[in-house]
Amino acid sequence: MSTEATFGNPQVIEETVDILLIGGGMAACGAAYEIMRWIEGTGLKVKLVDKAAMDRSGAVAQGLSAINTYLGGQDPADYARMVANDLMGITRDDLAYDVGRHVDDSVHLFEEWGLPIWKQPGDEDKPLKDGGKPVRSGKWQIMINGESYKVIVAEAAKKALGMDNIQERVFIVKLVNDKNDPKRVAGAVGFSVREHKVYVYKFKACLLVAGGAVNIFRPRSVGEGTGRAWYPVWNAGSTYAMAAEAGAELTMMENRFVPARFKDGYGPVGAWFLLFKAKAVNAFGEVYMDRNKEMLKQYPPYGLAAVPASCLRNHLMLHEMKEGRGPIYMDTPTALAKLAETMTPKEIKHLEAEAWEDFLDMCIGQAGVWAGENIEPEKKASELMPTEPYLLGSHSGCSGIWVSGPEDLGAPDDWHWGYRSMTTVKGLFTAGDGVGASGHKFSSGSHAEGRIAAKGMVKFALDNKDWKPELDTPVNELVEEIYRPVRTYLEHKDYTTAIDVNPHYITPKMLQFRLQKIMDEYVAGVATWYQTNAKMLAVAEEKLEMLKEDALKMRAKDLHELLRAWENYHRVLAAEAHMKHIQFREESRYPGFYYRMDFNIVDEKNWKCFVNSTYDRKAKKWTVFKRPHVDLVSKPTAGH
Ligand code: SFD
Ligand code: AMP
Repeated sequence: MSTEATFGNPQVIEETVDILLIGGGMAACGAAYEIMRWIEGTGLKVKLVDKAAMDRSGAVAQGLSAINTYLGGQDPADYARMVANDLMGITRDDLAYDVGRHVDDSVHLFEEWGLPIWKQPGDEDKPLKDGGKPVRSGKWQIMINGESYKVIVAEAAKKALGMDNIQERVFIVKLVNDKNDPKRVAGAVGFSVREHKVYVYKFKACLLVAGGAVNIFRPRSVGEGTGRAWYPVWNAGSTYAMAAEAGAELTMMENRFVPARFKDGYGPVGAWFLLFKAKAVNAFGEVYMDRNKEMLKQYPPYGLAAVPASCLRNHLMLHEMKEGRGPIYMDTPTALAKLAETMTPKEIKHLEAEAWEDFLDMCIGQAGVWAGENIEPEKKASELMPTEPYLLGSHSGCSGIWVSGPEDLGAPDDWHWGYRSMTTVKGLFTAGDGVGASGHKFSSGSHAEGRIAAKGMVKFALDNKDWKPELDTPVNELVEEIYRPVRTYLEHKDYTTAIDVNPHYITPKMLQFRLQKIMDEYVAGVATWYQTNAKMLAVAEEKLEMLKEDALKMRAKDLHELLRAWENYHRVLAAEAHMKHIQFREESRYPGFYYRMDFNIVDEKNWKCFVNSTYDRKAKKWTVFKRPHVDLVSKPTAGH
């Protein structure tokens, strides 16, 4: 019999390391760079595994045109206040403060590695770290020429770790707990998306940084645009799903980010609002943030914030649309004309080029929409639209995992347990989109948080130097489980003549459509203007239950579909967590992101608290509960 690896018969590769980094995005690159500084001379072995190629993987794949977190000498407490304000008062100030006090160092490294950062006239050749003044778009944001941002950051990570310690194009499917301690993680298992190989890793500690959750809600884009989304489509909730299955406590999974974006291309708005000082207007040219400003008085901090929270900005926009005053536009002509008032023709051309570059650097599709629809931004306004919801912990959202914080900031005792960035599962660490109850870290803060976690992991690995991981599940069972969609396909494919139509299996694509429809229609997607209630959630609960049953019958006709199948598995679990948390929180904490119409208020008395949960992977049951919120920085009025 041939032993050659084939589709149904993958080669199994087992490897033992001390620390595994899962993901190759901003947080992973930060960890990879930092960890080498701490393990020198310790003999610890580190490996990084990414489902894609690090140069262009994750949220920064297309590049970015701003670094949204650079303090540049500002007080980290002010930054933590801004984060709390933007997320309606419920964040872990200890985590935000810690990112705030470390983030600038990552930005200085980016510049050292070659990332072009815009400077004030006269400071062009002066690095930030030597006092060079950046061009700030906002209080916390600085402008960059960032098309190659990810390539630059990945290069430094690769150089630090060495390519021998990096495995690209391997999708991690699940974490494996320790045989002798179910509250501890001992391994991870995944498969190559290019070759017939399954990888089984054993380790003392791992950093799970596989980004946020995209495509769990039906996207606004349809037909030929399907697959277009704002956040990276290849981040499928793996972080939340795998952590939950391993027993980690999740936090604030009810939160979501619904960004207001340029319609159809999902182009970011930050540079337009902050750098170009553009205004968003309703169909009649009225600035709805002014027209509806009284509405802010109903919500904490009761109209007092220097900049209203992102969800409240959406809330005011949605009000216009629902009242029949849509479409909403970004008034680009007025903004550019105003800026041009004091400029030479050459400077005006440069300004227009910058407007295009903002998209070309990070969201090429939007430049395509402009070209395709004959939009010259200096002449014609562009439509804005709130998108479908995303789950993330690093941008303007705070869903994620409950982690151990810094010890020195006076946080409650149960907010830290010895190893910074460790989850409630021993040996399992996270950063970036994985860390819940914080937010507004963005690319730079995620990198910094990866570095912070690296240090914590090294400490953990050294403290456990003689400990040997033992998997709680035999390797052959893990391999069989991962390849189940392949087996299902091979067993039943000849039953019908059309391979997509078969009573024995469901294609990953169809399962994804079903998930997106359930979430869209019952869990406050765009179909219902982001509204839901207990009854609708009960329907969603039942349908998700059935979807989970059917998910076991997903087929994989090739490695690409095997990837799609397991991404969906992660999406379903992340979606379920989101639904359970919304069900539990009986208020509407994030108006503009979602509304519980049966509790359509912000209830400070009963719900100014974290909502956390755990998942029992054997019983397939969630337990959702409150944890008290403690304000460490008070004064909720700091601006962006
Ligand atoms: O304009 C597996 N972000 C912005 N940050 C900024 O600083 N400035 C901006 O301008 C930003 N904007 C923006 C941003 C993102 C996007 C998509 C757009 C615009 C269009 C946010 C940051 O990019 C974001 O905060 C960080 O990148 C988050 O870092 P991290 O490490 O948490 O996630 P990642 O970089 O996406 O990396 C995830 C990695 O995991 C891999 N992966 N690997 C193995 N197994 C699995 N199962 C895996 N699942 C995923 C991925 O391949 C990837 O390597 S703006 O909107 O404000
Ligand atoms: P975005 O392009 O929406 O992802 O935003 C990029 C950055 O600008 C983030 O730090 C946002 O919080 C900030 N931002 C976006 N829109 C506004 C606005 N209208 N007012 C203040 N800050 C904003």
